[in-house]
Amino acid sequence: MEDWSHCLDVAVQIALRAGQVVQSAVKQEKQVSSKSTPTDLVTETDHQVEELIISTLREKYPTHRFIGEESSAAGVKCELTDDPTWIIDPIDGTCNFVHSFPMVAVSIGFAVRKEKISAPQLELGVIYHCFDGTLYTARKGHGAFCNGVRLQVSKEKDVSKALILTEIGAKRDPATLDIFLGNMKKLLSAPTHGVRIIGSSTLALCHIASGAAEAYYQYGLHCWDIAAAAVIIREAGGHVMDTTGGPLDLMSRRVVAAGTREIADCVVKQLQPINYGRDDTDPDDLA
Ligand code: 2AM
Ligand code: CA
Ligand code: CA
Ligand code: CA
Repeated sequence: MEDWSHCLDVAVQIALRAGQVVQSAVKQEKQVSSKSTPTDLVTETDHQVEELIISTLREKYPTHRFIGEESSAAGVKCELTDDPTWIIDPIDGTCNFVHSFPMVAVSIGFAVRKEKISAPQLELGVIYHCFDGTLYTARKGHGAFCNGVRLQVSKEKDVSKALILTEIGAKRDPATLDIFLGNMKKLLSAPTHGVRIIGSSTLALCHIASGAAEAYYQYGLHCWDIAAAAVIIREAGGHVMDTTGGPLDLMSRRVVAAGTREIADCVVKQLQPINYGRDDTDPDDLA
């Protein structure tokens, strides 16, 4: 089995550098524009940070492939192949960043595929909380850590004692909002302790890894929102899966994560799906 520990060290160094760029940009005036919808925001810092991360990694690993949110938005094909692939969200929580709301992260995941028929193997994940300097890291088979301290998910099995996290997607049409609110209503009246929205999918998922919340679900997010966090949660002893309860498909734009299988199953049972399509344009890519 190949040893990817050198990649983890490199990813940590780059995430810290990228985080510094984000931190100093928070205090500056921001150039904000929108992409697919008026609420789908992007800033020049998103582009700058993605360029920094990809160019630094490409110099180190010229044969590797890259998937990044802003490159994908600019038309670079979002595909996982047999080649080692870095999956990057330069700023997760762009809307928070625009408002200086302190939930913003840099996320760097790394996947390899050894055989065409196998699901992508997520090897490592690094998520850096740019506002408070918290660093989440994990490597497959070697545990998950927060600032070097081992992470452990919540062991709670009773959904009535669960704190649930989710996010609002970019689609805000009445039909989508009805399903979103219906899902929230079912989870609140399950009953659970509560539902929270923090505006950063990757940090919400890190809270599942640290045991600060019991479950997370979301429709509409992308592979760069899940890749790094999935390794961190699994290495902290948690579960990451499809919203149907089946295996996670990184490109499916939907996810459920939980500390225990029992809580995951309860959440899965409550959810009505919202269809966002897929991240990869060719569904056979993952066949
Ligand atoms: P971003 O800031 O990198 O775009 C807030 O909505 C959270 O959901 C953020 O983590 C955001 O990531 C992510 N997100 C981005 N696009 C989304 C979409 N279309 N649907 C759902 N969540 C999305
Ligand atoms: Ca975005
Ligand atoms: Ca994101
Ligand atoms: Ca982003």
